[in-house]
Amino acid sequence: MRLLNFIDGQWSEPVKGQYRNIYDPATGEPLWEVPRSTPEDLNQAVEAARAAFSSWRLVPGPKRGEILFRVGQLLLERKAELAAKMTQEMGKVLLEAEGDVQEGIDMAFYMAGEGRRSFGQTTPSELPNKFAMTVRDPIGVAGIITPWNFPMAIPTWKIFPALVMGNTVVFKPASETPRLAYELVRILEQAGMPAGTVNLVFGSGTEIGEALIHHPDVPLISFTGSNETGRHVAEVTGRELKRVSLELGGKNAIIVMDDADLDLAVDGIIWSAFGTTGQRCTACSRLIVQEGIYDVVRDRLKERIEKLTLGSGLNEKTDVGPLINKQAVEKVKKYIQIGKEEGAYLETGGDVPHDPGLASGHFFLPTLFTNVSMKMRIAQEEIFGPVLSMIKVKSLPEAIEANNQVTYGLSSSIFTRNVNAAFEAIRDLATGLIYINAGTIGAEIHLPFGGTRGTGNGHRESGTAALDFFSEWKAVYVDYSGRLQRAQIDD
Ligand code: UN1
Repeated sequence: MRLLNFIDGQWSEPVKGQYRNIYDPATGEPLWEVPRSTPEDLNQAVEAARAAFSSWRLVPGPKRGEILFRVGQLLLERKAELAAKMTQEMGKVLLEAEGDVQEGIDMAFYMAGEGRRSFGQTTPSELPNKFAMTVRDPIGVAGIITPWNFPMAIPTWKIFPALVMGNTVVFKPASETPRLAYELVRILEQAGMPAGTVNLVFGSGTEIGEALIHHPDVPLISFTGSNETGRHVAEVTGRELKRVSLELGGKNAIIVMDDADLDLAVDGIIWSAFGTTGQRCTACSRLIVQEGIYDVVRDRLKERIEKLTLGSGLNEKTDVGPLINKQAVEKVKKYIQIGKEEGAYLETGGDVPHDPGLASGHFFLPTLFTNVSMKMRIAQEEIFGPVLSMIKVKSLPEAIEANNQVTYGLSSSIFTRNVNAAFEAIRDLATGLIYINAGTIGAEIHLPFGGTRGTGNGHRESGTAALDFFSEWKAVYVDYSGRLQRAQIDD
């Protein structure tokens, strides 16, 4: 099967007619072909989006919302099938792929409702017979650049608020996961999005992503991906004063205090560290444990980790699917080497599995390092794989300090039964997401999502925060006094 670009309401071949194959990361089998577009294709998409903006911005919000309600309905009807395609394409286990699609469904219904709300303020004026209010205005063409680890959820976090606010979209999905992007755009078409409002261009970051961030007719960019690419996006867009939202990963920690419910903590750690094979921005990759229970936690984790079943995500018995590709396996291997050289102790894992049944997929054994100090690179850098590093601390302040001692600030969690400790942690953990007695993953779409410091540039996705990114505030004054009234001067 061959996927196509979607430009101005037409499914189109790339101008140069080139395609590449997508492979199943669990088996190495070829799945489908995807366009290798060039900047010419991208320029056509931006032109279509620019032209469509002049009419889409005038469609009433509730009508825009109605289309998103239909999108939500279609996603819901096709949930199981879409999840299976996602698992085939990027490897996460079926249950999690269903969760990824569900996040898109939730976002569709939530943002559809915003079509009727999009609340502004009314507020008194300083002067008599004068009325003051704020309204939200769309901005223009939104360039949407998304990663492969949440092929449905993350595109919906960006595309749905962009559209409901009245912007039009040019969507450049991750090179590794075109299929879900294709299905999502087909659903948007089917639900009634007018031609040109949503455009899809497949291609590499270096060609298509680059052309999109540079394009003078694209005033806003929403990007999720690596810290390195994010900095580049910020530099390019900053020079042109574009509006840009960056979500750039994490080095998230779970803190376990001596008084924690240990069964619960171990469940939360396994789920957060090895779910999605550790390939979430929110994944737990550091475990900060108070000294009194350190040994027990280590032993229980080791036992649980060694029982995890690796395999294709389509198999119901699988706990941990493959990594996305060969380069990801190489990156994880490199960090195992770094960890060993730095003096961390490899408790379990640390290698690819030797099961011949897994030889053609990109698998890596769930890994636990102990004896890790905060100075080590494995405690500082995002690995994006199934590798967990255990750090021993004496007290809550030391745990909080360790948590905050990284360049990222996305998610953190603490397991404790002490309500005072929990509130102190809420006050002092310097991350955008905080979980008490739950792991670091599982953010819900009606709350703001994003992080501090190296995780981004201060914007938040999801919830009403997304509306702020995808719209411009307009302050409106209506003077019905019939005379000149000078603010700050007349009474
Ligand atoms: C990501 O890892 O990029 O909170 C997004 C979570 C999911 C979203 C993760 N709802 O883990």
